Amino acid sequence: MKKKLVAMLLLTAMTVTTLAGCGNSGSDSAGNSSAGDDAPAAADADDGDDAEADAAPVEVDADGKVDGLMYAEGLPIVDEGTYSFSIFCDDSSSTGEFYMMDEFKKQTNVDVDLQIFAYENATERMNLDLNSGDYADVIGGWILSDAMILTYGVEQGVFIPLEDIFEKYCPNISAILELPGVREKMTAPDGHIYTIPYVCGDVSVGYSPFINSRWLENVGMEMPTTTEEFEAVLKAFKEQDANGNGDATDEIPFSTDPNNKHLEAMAGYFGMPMDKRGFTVLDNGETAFAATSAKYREFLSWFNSLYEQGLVDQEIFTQDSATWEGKGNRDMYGVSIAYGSSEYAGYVVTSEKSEYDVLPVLNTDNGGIWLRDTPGNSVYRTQAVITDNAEHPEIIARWFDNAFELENGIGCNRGPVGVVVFKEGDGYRAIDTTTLDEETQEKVSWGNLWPQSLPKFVPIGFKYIEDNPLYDEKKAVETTYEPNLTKDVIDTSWIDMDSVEIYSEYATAINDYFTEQQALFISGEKDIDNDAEWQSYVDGFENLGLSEYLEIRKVSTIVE
Ligand SMILES: [Ca+2]
Repeated sequence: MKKKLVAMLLLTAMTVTTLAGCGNSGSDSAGNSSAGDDAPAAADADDGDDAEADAAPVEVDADGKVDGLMYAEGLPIVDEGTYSFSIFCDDSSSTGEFYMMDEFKKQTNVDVDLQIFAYENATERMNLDLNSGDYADVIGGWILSDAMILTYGVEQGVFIPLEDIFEKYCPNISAILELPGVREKMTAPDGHIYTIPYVCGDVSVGYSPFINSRWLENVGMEMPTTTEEFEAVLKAFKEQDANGNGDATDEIPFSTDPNNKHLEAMAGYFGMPMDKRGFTVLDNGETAFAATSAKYREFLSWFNSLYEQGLVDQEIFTQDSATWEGKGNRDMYGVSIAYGSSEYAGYVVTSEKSEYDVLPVLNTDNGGIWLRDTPGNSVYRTQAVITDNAEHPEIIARWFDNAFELENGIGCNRGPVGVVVFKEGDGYRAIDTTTLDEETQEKVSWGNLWPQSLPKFVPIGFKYIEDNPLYDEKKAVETTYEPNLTKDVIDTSWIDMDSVEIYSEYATAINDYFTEQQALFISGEKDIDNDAEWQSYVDGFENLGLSEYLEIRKVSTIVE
């Protein structure tokens, strides 16, 4: 049994990632403050580095085509039937059909062979493909990482540099690169840009716990504000028929999104808010390693006691997202960590608040604090690469560039212009989609617009005129959490070029170890209150090369 759990933990550790990003509530309302100019001047701001030689005019034939194939500008991009490319990405679509993909075919004449895999299987499949040499022209989604860009881009050249193509053919992407800080974040340590940028206004809190307020009412308790009160609520959920179905045994007080557990975030209740790699950000803005800190140990001890009391989903380390959603849909969860409560509770978001409430940061009178995930906008730099299997990567780049046109971005993000969104004066009005017939509603539902793990773009701070504003749960999270968030976010600078070769090994081994050991302590397979076991856990990091790893990441503090 023990062996089996460890094996499963190792498997799940490999797939942990962040599925947040740019909101899926449909109302792009992330409070953004820093983006001054929504429409920056295009690409000419690049002040004369040695890429200037590439600024030679694009050579076109009498038809305006490059290489007799691609129109250098405007639409369509190619003639019908002359070019196709493949995209591999993770997506949870059941149909594999996307409204805007069809639109882009009509606009560009480019055919796309879309290969989508559920997130749980996508990483394994991508690695198989990469090892076999038979990989798609574009790889994208939440399965990529900095380490992969370094390995397959910088080191091996499987992912190709794109900055010259952007400069020649992609005015929209070039403009995005000129937004404050974007080019810097997108540029790998060797000076090249390997990915299509995905830039958006973003929420300051990604994943957080949601609590069922009906359950709370059923057991006659108030919203908890301390870890003691929270524990008492979870106990009441377990002991009573909190969901009110007549069976007092089917309640699971606490669970979390299997792909994005974020349990260590709750170490913030004890004063040490952490990300899934064991990092924290200190009051002075410095990023530090906290996976061996006393406060994290205090959290593990507390959470292990919840687990031992049966207050935590006993499948928390082994279930897949379908199982999690299944239990949530059957009203079995009192509290779960999620990006949004509708993801597991399965209700349709309306203009009214659901029965799920934001669980506030606990112990705030005693140093309780939560990690700020973004400063209000995000630059995702690992969402889509073009591989060396692609013929004419410039056509692919232009295809994405066209997807970033304002009305196309709106189509991917909210719904097609002319169906869901209508131009009105200088703005765009978003209608109540329930006024559409059922078939159309389905077609233009968020998940069927565009593979949402791929880059898209609407100007940061863009607001729709709303006919029927939906309840904005993420905004409720922000309002509740803002007074108790860290001032800064964790540093995500690229590493230096001379560490590229060794970085991935350290990062993978240490991340996996952190995740796996956390599960062992929480599930009680290792005794968190035993000093020798704790010391052996701490030593384990050093054996995996923690010092070298932190040096590469330019982190100089290990919190005790
Ligand atoms: Ca029940």
